[in-house]
Amino acid sequence: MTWHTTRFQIALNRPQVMGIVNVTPDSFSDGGQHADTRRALAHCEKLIRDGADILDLGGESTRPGAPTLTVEEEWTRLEGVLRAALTMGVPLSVDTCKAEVMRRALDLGVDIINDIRGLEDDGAVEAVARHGACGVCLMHMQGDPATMQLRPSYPDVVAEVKSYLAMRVDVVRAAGVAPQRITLDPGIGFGKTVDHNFQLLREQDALLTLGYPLLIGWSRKSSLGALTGRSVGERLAASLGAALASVQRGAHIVRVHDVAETVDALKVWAAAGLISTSS
Ligand code: 7PJ
Repeated sequence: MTWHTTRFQIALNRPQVMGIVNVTPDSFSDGGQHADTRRALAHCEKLIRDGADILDLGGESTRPGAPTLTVEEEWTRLEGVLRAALTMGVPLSVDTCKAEVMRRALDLGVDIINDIRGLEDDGAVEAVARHGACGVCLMHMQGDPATMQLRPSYPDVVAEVKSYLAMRVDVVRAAGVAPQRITLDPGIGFGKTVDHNFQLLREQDALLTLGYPLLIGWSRKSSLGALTGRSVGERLAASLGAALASVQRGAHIVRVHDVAETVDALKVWAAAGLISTSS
């Protein structure tokens, strides 16, 4: 199985590590956009040295209560980082919901659009379809970042996530996007209780039956805090456990903050003969 993206055909015969790069203002410094861009680029370089296969750059926080940005605000954060990171030799993903940001990022040459809203923004499907070659990750979310954790509820979370993703695949394919360009993500923590998230992990194989690669992000998420009683800065071990469990259950790409540690853990998993994503 390979994931076709703008510049790279990403082989999925071993788990791929997607490193998270937040391109958000540093609240401890007032060095301005230039300083934030430099900091983000230094982080890109570190994650590549640590063994990241893909970088995922996002300018807008999805935390409940975080302000929503205009296109211009989000683009101001992203543009300089994208231009420089495009020369680093690894596939670049942009974590955005906005069709106009997608268009601009694709015009620069980015490889992947990663959208927590499954390309539901007006024009988003068309932006990806018109490009002709970029990869796309379609993620499930119930509700909106501002309110999604108030009372998440499902008759059957796995069935609902699966049917939503199948529906978005249909929409995106009907617009002309080739299946090899698509990956799917259940959206851990996006409108889901702790139980919902772990049920999605236990029953991950149900999502694999859709026939697309799975990308999963457990890194440092609050369900791991709920399970372990640890604050966000203390969730490395739990994040590694979740990454290995999701790979064991067939995930192809893990989206993580702690790239070096995840790469090491996956090396041991592979040496133990436990890597299950050879198909
Ligand atoms: C995810 C994401 C995720 C995908 C974020 C965080 C919140 N994109 N963007 N999957 N999470 N595809 O990293 O904690 O789980 S932002």
